[in-house]
Amino acid sequence: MNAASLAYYVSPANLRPLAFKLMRKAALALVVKGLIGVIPTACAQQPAPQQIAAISAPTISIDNFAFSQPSLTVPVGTKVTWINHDDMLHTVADEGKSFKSDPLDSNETFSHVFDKPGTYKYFCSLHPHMQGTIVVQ
Ligand SMILES: [Cu+2]
Repeated sequence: MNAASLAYYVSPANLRPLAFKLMRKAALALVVKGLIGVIPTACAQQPAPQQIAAISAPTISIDNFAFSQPSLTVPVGTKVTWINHDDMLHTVADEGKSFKSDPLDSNETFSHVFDKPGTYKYFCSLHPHMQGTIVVQ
């Protein structure tokens, strides 16, 4: 910058537009910063996919001739999965016959989507004392 242009910028007549220019720049920077600051907040409000999966796909394990959650309440549309952790075969059979698994070997799973509200009592057809209830709301 030469002396002439320096004199131009610092002359009182030009100080006001220069200050205005600087303020506009600062304001723009603040707006951009504000927008960037809002983005992570908006994203943080979305539930993580893992949380959705945990809520909508409960798993009931079969351990020691028992269902791990004897009674479970879920919203309509929930997919419930059973997994057999015993060395014995077990089944998952609805009393109302709306679902029935094949005999499940160790670590095999069976899933059913509950798309109608109601109370579903189920049992193991090989060991009928093994019982559970799914309440669908
Ligand atoms: Cu059984």
